[in-house]
Amino acid sequence: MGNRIALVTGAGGQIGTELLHALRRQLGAKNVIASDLRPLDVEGPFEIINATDTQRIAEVVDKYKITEIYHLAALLSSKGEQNIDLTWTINFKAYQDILAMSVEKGIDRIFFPSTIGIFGPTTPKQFTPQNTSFIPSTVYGISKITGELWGQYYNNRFGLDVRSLRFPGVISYEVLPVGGTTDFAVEIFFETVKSGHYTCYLEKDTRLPMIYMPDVIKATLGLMTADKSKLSTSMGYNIQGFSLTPEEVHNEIKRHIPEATISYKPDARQKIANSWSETIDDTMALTDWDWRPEHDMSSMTVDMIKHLSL
Ligand code: VAH
Repeated sequence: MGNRIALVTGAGGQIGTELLHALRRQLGAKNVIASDLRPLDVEGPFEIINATDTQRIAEVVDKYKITEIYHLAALLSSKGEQNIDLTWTINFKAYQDILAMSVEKGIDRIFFPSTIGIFGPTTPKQFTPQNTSFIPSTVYGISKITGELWGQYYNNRFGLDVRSLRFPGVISYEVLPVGGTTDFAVEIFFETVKSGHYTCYLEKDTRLPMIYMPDVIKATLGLMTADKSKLSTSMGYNIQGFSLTPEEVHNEIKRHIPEATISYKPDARQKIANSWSETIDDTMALTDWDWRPEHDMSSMTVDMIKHLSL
């Protein structure tokens, strides 16, 4: 593959912010174009892009001779339920148009962030298989499984190299996630370090799959540089770092902040969480491109508290 020049949409988001830095370290800052709805406080090439404006994206592709696109712009599960048409437009329709434009422009590779939110009440909750029942309860989940299917179609019909990961809840300390159901796993650290207390919007025993941001970056770069002949799917790969409950992560934090306290006040997000998997089978990612997470709940907790206490 020749000179790689990447475009990142949603570069100001929780994953986008850190993926942008990682891609710039890998490809060189001038070869990674950041974009978002509004100006970002980042060095290097930047363009204002509304992800639904495909013509604008096509202009940027031509201007920088983009060879790969990371489409991170999206509304997450909880916020998505409050504006279902906008969620469909941004999460799926914009992606559908990017796929079509990418074939026209001869884009080499596309990254599509999917989610364990594509699973639903009919999906096995434990060790959820790569291929299973996908009947999500949220528009977010519907938009993302449709995106996976559309990406697979473009891969098979038009030879567009589409690659995708089913992210669990992402934990990080740089940028807070907004509008997700798994946000508690990030908020608990910020709130406990700041005030010593966290009020959790899920029941204490709600188990969900999670991944720490360094492993998000490792998985994304690992999949995007893998030998295409080794990849057995262009649907999203199941991946997981670890799984946890609010009570478990609170008790892990107490090992470092003994005075920490927590209370539970479940809200509408409990219903979404109850529809999702508890643990994920990511064997296919290990087999196809040697996926192995580096962080567990304990090492993630140490690193989060270290960075939030600076
Ligand atoms: C959400 N953080 O909570 C996202 C994620 C698996 C959950 O997709 O909506």
